[in-house]
Amino acid sequence: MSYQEAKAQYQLLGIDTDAVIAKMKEIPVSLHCWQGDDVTGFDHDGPLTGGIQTTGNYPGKATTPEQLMQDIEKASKLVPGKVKLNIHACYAIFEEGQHVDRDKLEPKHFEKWVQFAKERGMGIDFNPTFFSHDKVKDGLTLSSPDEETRKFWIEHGKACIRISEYFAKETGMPCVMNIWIGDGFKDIPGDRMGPRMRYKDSIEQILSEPFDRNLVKPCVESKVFGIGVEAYTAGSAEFTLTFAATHEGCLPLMDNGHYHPTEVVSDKIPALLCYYPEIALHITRGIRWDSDHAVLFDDETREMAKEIVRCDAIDRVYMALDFFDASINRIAAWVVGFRSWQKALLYAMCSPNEAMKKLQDENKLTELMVMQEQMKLYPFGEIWAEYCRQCGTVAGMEWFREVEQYEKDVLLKR
Ligand code: RNT
Ligand code: ZN
Repeated sequence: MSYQEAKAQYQLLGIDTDAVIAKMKEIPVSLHCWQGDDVTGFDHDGPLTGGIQTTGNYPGKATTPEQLMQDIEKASKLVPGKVKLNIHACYAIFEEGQHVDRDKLEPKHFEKWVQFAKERGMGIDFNPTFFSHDKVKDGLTLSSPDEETRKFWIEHGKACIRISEYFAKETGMPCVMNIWIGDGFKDIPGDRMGPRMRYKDSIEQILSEPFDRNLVKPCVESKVFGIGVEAYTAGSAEFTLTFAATHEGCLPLMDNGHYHPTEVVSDKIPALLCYYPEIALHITRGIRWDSDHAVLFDDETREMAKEIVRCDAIDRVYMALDFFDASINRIAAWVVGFRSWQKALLYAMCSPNEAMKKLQDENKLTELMVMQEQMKLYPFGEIWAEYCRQCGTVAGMEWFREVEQYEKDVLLKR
């Protein structure tokens, strides 16, 4: 079957696949730099902390800014769509002898990232790094009872607001700045509210740093548990949702690895969109826990994309990938994850969403089910192939041969 034949089939359902493809090319999706080096960064030598974990020892990990940028560049050439860069504060780049601690970070420490992004027409999203650092005291940062510790991390947050604004001004695209902390307890706490009150005050202090709301989009990411913080996390779902709801300009961020296993973020997206003008997502794939496997074109990924599209909320949802697998080729992990989310969005936009709404409203639920099943066998592969062609990338797995070559030529020589 050709694209033209596939297009005709979708046309019968009232779907203009040319228009869908044109729209897809304009949707920014954030590619997280931390898949490239197992969430290590450049500003410390210590272990990864905060209750997150990368497992595996696949060769070729990036260890310098140049290598990481080279790898991101490679990955971004093998995917269709508009890539936005997502970096963490621990990826600051210091000139010889100019190392500063995280509370003293400045835009100049990210100049090279800005240059990299601007040369490629990318925007930048940002994350303060509240983990992997010796000032994380007893596993706590913004919720710490130690005022000196808490102050240090508040200053870090404020510095990151200033850097986020710099990114937005330089790239001409808003910068989503995500606050996530791993603060919590392994076992039953003696005080659940105290850390949350301190966390609340800390975020309020961070957000008191002046910034332009059109340029910086601060969000708070919730989490149910982490490794070593199984019993309690300060930034729970209720805490962060309510924080965002009661603090103008602050967005809630949902990471689909951060909920109980039978909860689905696809159902939470339309719930939040009833109230919030904008929301943010971390798209990942958890297996049994928040394991951060590479995103696939699976049911829940499709379902999340469908909800964004059906709610007509592509412009209201900031989408970012967030996973880190060190057991497979890291470039391939990026490419598979990015392509999967692109497929999911394209698939959602090639669905007869209006017709399905109508069937539901007319209580024709049998027909709705039949139609949903029928759609699964539509010639979506042809639409995907055309989209990839128009974006100058391949539709099939030929991209993987390029990754293999890159592994031989570059990664294995590191
Ligand atoms: C951790 C959160 C958080 C991190 C990144 C590195 O569980 O998902 O978003 O993955 O900030
Ligand atoms: Zn996340």
